[in-house]
Amino acid sequence: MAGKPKLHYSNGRGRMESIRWLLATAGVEFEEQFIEKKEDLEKLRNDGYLLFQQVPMVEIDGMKMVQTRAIGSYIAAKYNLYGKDLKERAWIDMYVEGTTDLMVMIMYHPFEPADTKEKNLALIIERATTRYFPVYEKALKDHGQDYLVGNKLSWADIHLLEAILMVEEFKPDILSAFPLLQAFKGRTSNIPTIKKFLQPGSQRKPPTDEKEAVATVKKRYNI
Ligand SMILES: N[C@@H](CCC(=O)N[C@@H](CS)C(=O)NCC(=O)O)C(=O)O
Repeated sequence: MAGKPKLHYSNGRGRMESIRWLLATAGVEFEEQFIEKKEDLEKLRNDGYLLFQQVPMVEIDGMKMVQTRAIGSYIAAKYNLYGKDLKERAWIDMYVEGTTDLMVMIMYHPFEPADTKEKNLALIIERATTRYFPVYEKALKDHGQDYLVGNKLSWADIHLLEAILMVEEFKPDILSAFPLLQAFKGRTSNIPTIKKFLQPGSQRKPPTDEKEAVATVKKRYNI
């Protein structure tokens, strides 16, 4: 039997957090090898483990997978979180990519210069409430089902819950105008594997501390 997937990344959210969410939701145990200093990344590169010299990298099923999107697709397909046919998969992809665009804005927020930080935060809130969350509220309303695609939990739902919780860290009442998303959040947070992942002590990472994030990146890339 194949061993546990091994995740190579820093001990923070970044691009790996959604992979942690997927594995945890699928009930898959995983190991983590944290990249703490420049030499750790160099070693992976020198060993020829990083196809494009970048992380995230996940050792899974005998592969050393890179590219967040490819890793996510593989795990979603493997654990039946990727729809039942091509059309459902297409919808899941559209939702995941949309949500990722919002998450990327949040991921870069700690690195925003002080003088534009407030404006950037306002833009994140604005995009969440006027561009992304209305799409999901409408989807749930239109089909009246519990999950975004195919009446079954998928990668799109897991990704959306992660994004909702991220935006709530900035604005706790962000869902006030989205009743169906509030119910969705309650429902999905109570899926046993997700509930467990949301408990303290899980492999879920805390919000990015701004000073720490900048220092970590500087140390890792020697800049
Ligand atoms: N498209 C890649 C981008 C990966 C990426 O930019 N990784 C960063 C860390 S978050 C990295 O390894 N940077 C070092 C480099 O590019 O040399 C993905 O989605 O996985």
